Amino acid sequence: MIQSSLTTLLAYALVVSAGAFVATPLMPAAAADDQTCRELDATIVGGPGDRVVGTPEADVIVATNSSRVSAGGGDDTICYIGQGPINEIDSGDGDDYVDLTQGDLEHVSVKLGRGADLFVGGDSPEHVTTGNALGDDAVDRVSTGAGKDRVYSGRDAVPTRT
Ligand SMILES: [Ca+2]
Ligand SMILES: [Ca+2]
Repeated sequence: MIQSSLTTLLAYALVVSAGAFVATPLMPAAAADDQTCRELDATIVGGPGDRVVGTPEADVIVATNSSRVSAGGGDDTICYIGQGPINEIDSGDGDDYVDLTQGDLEHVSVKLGRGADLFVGGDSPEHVTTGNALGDDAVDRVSTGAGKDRVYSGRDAVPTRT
């Protein structure tokens, strides 16, 4: 699965670098289909109030003020932008990346599911469940940033930090 993820990332990197040299002077800078997450072109774009549901494969999701994000399986990349409404992001199985650095939420629960996941939080109060409670031995990396955050490792001898 790790090899598959690397191949996918390399493929996206090639697309991004190829597109960087295409001049589009007549296009607005922030066209909806130009949205990116971690410099990857979005495959799914969620708008205000949308319930965003990913595919079983690797998705690149950019959700702006959406009401729900459930990425499904695959190694997903998720960026959430704005103030909600949303109270749960579920990245599902796979080695996922969840970025909330552009979110400004009153509260959000994040479930990373199985896989070697990476979470980067922002100023929102974030409650992150890494997925170890589900029998997941993969190492997750969690950085919650500012705000009153909680991280649930779900495993004995692994601190649950507030
Ligand atoms: Ca997916
Ligand atoms: Ca996962």
